[in-house]
Amino acid sequence: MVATDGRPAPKGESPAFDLSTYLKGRQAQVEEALDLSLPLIYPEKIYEAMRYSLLAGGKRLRPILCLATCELAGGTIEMAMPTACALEMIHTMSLIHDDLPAMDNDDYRRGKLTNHKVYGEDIAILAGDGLLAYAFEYVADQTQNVPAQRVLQVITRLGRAVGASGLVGGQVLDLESEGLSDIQEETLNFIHTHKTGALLEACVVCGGILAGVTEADLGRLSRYAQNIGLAFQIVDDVLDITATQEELGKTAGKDLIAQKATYPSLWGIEASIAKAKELIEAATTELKPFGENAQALIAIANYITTRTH
Ligand code: GRG
Repeated sequence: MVATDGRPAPKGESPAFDLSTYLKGRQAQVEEALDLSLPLIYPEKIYEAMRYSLLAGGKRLRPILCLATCELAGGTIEMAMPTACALEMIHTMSLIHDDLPAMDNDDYRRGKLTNHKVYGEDIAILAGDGLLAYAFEYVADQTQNVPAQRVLQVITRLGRAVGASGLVGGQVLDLESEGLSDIQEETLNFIHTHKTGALLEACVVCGGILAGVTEADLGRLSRYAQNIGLAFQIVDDVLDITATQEELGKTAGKDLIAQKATYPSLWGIEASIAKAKELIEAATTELKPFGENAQALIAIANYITTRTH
């Protein structure tokens, strides 16, 4: 049983799960761990640029998913924190590169100027590269009290999620699809299951691997994550139309301006929201065998369709 702030509840007590309190507690732990993970050393310029984006806020959904899954499966926060930080480093580097003029060309991210707007394109590219390399070093070097075989599996999963079979592959298809008016649902699904879904899946799967779950449970966790990943992207597309720049912390309405194929452009807003809810239902069904231990992951899944940023 997990209490509202994520700590074990006293024996016999079963408090209602409060996601907002849980997220705040976990976000604070992740912020502290990220700050400690990357000291400002020589040459300061690159570390400053890496820290600028890594510590710029954000929901910290990826590390929290990793920590929550590790706990669900009987592991501890300490076992999963280095991987959780690495996942945020990878996510952050993908945002830095995505915002570059050669890609999405964005001026704002997480409510602040984008990395290249502050440090220039050359340093922004290098800051992304630095974070990517450091993520792998950090998992290998900092993970404690976990059998080495599991750490190796985590590193394999991270590499798979980031490379051409994951984020990079999804981004390439996204770039190739720009300006095309006849994008099929299949292509859109490929883009998003790779560009967004692969890393979200890695968060959950790596949390499970660190705790030593069975293959069958890993399958359940993986299907949960694939479903929330797609739902997350559908909601992202809807928010691009319905939310303000202040709510998003980045330029709103960019997909419409770029005439980008999105789920709302294929299905309309109502049907997109209905599809996201269906996916969340399927995701939470996968967690039934975990009983009460799954309450954090279930609450996070439900939050995905109700979020406003
Ligand atoms: C990974 C080597 C490597 C290169 C990067 C640019 C690129 C290749 C991939 C693009 C990946 C990308 C930007 C996907 C979009 C993911 C997404 C929905 C981001 C928004 O995530 P939130 O809402 O943001 O969790 P916060 O700021 O809360 O963390």
